[in-house]
Amino acid sequence: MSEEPLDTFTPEQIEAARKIFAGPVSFLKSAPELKHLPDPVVPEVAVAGRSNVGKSSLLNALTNRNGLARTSNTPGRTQELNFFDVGEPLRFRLVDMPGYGFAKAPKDLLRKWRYLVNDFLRGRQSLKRAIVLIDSRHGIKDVDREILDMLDTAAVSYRIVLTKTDKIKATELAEVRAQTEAEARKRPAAHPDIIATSSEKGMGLPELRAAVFEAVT
Ligand SMILES: Nc1nc2c(ncn2[C@@H]2O[C@H](COP(=O)(O)OP(=O)(O)OP(=O)(O)O)[C@@H](O)[C@H]2O)c(=O)[nH]1
Ligand SMILES: [Mg+2]
Repeated sequence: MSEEPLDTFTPEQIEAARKIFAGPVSFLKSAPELKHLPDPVVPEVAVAGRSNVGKSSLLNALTNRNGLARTSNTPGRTQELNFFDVGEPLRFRLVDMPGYGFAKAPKDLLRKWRYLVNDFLRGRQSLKRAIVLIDSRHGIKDVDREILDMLDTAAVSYRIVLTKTDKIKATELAEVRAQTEAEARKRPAAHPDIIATSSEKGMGLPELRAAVFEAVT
C-alpha cells in the first residue's frame, strides 16, 4: 500500500486557499427545511458526518474563527443547514450540516434530519462537493456507509476527511488512514485520497482548504 498521496497541492494552491479562508467569512442563514435554502447563486461545499464528529469545529478551524459555527459536547448541536459566505465579493459557500447517527434523538426528528440532509445532498445544483468527516478513533462505520452509499448512488462527488487525529497515536493514525483510503478507492464518487485533520492542533487544514477551494474554482 502506498503512503504517498495521489494528489499533492502546489504551494501556490495552498497559499491561494489560505488567503481566501483568511478573508471575509460570514454566517448567511440557517435553513431548518429545504424551502428555506438560499438561492443557489455560488458553488457550495457541504460538511457532513456523524453527530459529534467535529463538523462545526472543523469549519471554525478552517476559517480561523472560533464561534462562527456552534460546537458542543452534546451530540445533535447542529440541527439545521447553516450557510456561510466566503469572500467579498462572494466566492463560495460552506454548509454546516446536522449530524447523523444521533441515537438519542426522537424518531420523528431523526426522520426529518435524514430527509433534510439526503435531499440537500442529492438535489442541490450548486453543491460542488461534500466533505464527509470520519472520526479517526473509529474509522468508517455502517452508519457512515449509509451516507457514502447514498452519495455514490446519487453521483455526488465527495472527499473523506478524518477528524480528531490529535486523540490517537501516529501508528493508529497510519492504520486507520490506510483502511479508510482503501475503502475510498473502491467508492465511485469518492476522491481517492483522504485528508487527516485536527481542528485542535491544525493538522491537515492547509490541505483541506486547498481541496475545498479546488472544488469551487
Ligand atoms: N480533541 C479534539 N476535539 C475535537 C476536535 N474537533 C472537534 N472536537 C470536539 O468534539 C466535540 C464535537 O464537535 P462539533 O464540532 O460540535 O461536532 P459536530 O460534528 O458539529 O456535531 P453535531 O453538530 O452535533 O452534528 C466538541 O466537544 C469539540 O470540541 C479535534 O480536532 N480534536
Ligand atoms: Mg455541528
